[in-house]
Amino acid sequence: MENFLRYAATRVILPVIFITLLLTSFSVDPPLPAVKQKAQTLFRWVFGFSTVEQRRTSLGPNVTKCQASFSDADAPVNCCAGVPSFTEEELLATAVDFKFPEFNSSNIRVRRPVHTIKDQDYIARYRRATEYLKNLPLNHPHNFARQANMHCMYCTGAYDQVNYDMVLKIHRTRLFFPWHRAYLYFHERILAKVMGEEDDNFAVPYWNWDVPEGMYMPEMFMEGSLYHFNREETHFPPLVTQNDFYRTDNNLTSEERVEANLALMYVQMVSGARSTELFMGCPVKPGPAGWCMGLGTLEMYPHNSIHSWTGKLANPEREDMGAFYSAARDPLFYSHHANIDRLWDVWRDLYDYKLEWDDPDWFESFFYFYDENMQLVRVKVSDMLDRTKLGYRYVESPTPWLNHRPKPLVKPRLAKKALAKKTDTGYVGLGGRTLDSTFTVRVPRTVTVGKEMRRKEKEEVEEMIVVYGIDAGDDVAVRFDVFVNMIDEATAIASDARVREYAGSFLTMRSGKRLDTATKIEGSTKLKTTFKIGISEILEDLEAVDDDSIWVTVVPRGGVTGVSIEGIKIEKSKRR
Ligand SMILES: [Cu+2]
Repeated sequence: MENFLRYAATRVILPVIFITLLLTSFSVDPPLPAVKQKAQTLFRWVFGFSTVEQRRTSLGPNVTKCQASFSDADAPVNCCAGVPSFTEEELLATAVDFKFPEFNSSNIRVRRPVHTIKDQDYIARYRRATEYLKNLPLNHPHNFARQANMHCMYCTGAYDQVNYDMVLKIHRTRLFFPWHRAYLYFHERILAKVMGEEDDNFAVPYWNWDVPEGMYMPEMFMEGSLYHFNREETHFPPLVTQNDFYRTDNNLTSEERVEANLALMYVQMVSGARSTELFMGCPVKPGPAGWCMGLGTLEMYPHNSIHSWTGKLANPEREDMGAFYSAARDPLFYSHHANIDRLWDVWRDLYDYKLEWDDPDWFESFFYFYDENMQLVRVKVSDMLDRTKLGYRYVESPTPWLNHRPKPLVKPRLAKKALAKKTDTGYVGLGGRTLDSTFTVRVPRTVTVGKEMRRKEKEEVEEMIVVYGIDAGDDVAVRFDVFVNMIDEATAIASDARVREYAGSFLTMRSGKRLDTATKIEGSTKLKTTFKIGISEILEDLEAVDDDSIWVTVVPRGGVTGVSIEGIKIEKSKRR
């Protein structure tokens, strides 16, 4: 029957549909890209493979050549150690496409919050398996350090993009979520394999740093093979995590820290994450034309900040957790990322998302990993978009941060009165400036008129502050905070996520680089970053929806020497 359908589709129905699509593609509605996508999907269904054009242009690593890369301090990081190089032909003969695992409700892997796990047997087995992986020879794909190097390769740009003379990096764009999901997926299955038959459904625990009970370094990771020497000892339990950490500890009490952490989670998961791009990161595509660099809210905070908070302060780049090239050497990395992975789904549920982008460049982007049977597997982003097909689930955790919508520090009416007396510096786009000191600018915005238009805008559009042309020079770790309608700069400097005037923070982690990238188009050294902050809800709370401008205060917090921006503007765009 299926053969007949395919035959009929190929010989009769398909040509008719193609001609129809071709004809309709000249009309404006539906738009051309949607038509093209549907044609491609149909093509794949009938012929069982993607178009030649698509395979050639997908975003992914050229694994035929792992190249030496360097930390930000120009120290060689040797990510490629132990990694075999393939010729194009060998790769085609070796790698297989990802297949969804078989599982049922009785053997699904259940990832639990690490602070709730008291099962000593589980902990002992997890430690034993990790120990085992650490002792494997480096050329074994399951070796613990070798797995860490995999993260290093995809972070520092050890691989070029396939077909382009340009590096591939999986941070600071939308690749962040699916890549780490796949990485964790295989790590977990490798551990389970090592544990043997009885532990076939082993699951990694998640570091639940978004609830008060989980806001400290997990005890499970403080001993045996799960302990790691390269961590900041002054941050050991029972110290509360500082989820907005940059370089130094704040002097808040434990209770205040918990409050600040919850308020930050609210901003990163709710008010600041109301559009696909704001949460996921910028939609990178293959080649120079598709390059972009823009971090999603959760990647910025608390992902980057918890990394830095865990790494050792005395080390040049806060190794190991504080630098991308070394982060995955610490077993705690995997629990940290399990929480990130879980929160991706939590965000989807909050906004009732099924799919972030309906876009072949997104679906077809790919990576390579070794599975638990040492098979090299080609994983596409589309394989990682439905967690329920992947054989693991999360024990739900409460979301106390949902009730932590910050309140304005100063009554909006009073603040606006004070701000009206401020001299307008004649804002025209800054004309570029360095981030050497705190500054405040008045940024114009358009006020939507008409009841129906306003209703539509409220539902579908997100207003954003766009800090553009951020030039971080040699990829230093930069941090600056952005506030809206703050009465004065001194108050902004003394404030954090607990006040509604706080819009967001820009924070990058040191990522490492390739020294030969000077001649290549390389994100962190050649092209500039854009930082977008969703502010629609903030404008409502600050009663600024009807104002034709807002005051934006930028507070540099560190690492900003030599860092400049081109300007600040307001943009509105569709949420999805
Ligand atoms: Cu990470």
